[in-house]
Amino acid sequence: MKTLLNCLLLVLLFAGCKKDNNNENPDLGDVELKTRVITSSLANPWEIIYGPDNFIWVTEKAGKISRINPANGQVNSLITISEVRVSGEGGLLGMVLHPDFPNTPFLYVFYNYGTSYRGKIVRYSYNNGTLINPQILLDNIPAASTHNGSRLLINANKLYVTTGDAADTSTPQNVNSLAGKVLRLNLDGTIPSDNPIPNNAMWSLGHRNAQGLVFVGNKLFSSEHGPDSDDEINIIEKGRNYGWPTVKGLCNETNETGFCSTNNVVEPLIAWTPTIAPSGMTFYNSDYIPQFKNSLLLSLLKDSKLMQLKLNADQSKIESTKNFYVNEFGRLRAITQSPEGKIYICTSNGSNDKIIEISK
Ligand SMILES: [Ca+2]
Ligand SMILES: [Ca+2]
Repeated sequence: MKTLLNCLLLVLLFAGCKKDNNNENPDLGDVELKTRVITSSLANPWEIIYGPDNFIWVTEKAGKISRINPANGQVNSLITISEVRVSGEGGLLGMVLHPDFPNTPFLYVFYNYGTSYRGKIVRYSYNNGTLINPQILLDNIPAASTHNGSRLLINANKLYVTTGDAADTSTPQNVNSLAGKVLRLNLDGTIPSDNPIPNNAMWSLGHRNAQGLVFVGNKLFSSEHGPDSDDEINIIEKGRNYGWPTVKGLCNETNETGFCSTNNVVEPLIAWTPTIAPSGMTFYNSDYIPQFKNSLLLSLLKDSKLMQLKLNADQSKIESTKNFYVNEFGRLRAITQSPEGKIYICTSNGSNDKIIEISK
């Protein structure tokens, strides 16, 4: 009888716990989201950054950099870099502002150039509504009409840069090639003394074409395009190997496991087959949209939607995913957010491209 009572008590307790969990359902208390097109006159915008001046800074693949007023959509062109050469996926790609901007008025961009086709990282100075005094930080990065990366990010006064394999699968595993890597530089272009290999810009290797990069606390997350399978989200660690071209996604095929153990390959947190073409990514943790807290927000090209990747408490795993704006705006290339917590996404449809504000 006593055992029966204990069992009954346990059942009641369990039911109580279940009820509590249901009360914590993240869908309760969600705010309703609305969208607003800020501007619709762009051509292949590649990066958007909500700047400390409350303007949205944007690169367009053909070489133009602008500031856009999110309140009225007014576009203020800063420069068209004449050296930029568009070829397929290549052109003017990633951009980042100096963390102390505008006191230190530096803007960093990645673009492709030259008849032999290469990539370079250049630092401009913002002055009186234009960009002047370009300084080359790193050039001669292998490039091709596909797989050029390149997302830029600054954290703790280091510049991180994703590079694609430049359509050459011999590059990602070659530590002396700048292609197929996450690179790490000082903000003046010199190589940090604590990089994995002395005098080498490489931070991690074995990448195919990563186009999303964001810090969550001290963890560096990237999104990466797979081939005909296995798009990935990775946590990038110093000096580690991410497997490409031998390994696609997890170390789960007979031709992968040996390479994985020999090279201590890092497996992705999640992999998608069929592919979705993940590009720009931000970490959202604002109270403004509570249902997005502690999530990566990922803009998708092929799947033409915004994806929420909810992280676990210690931000080491993806707990769940949820889709938004499926096929509503077309291909989505990049994402940024304002200090208030509004989100901005840009399309990549090739003409009449838009920046869209997501607010409540
Ligand atoms: Ca990988
Ligand atoms: Ca695999």
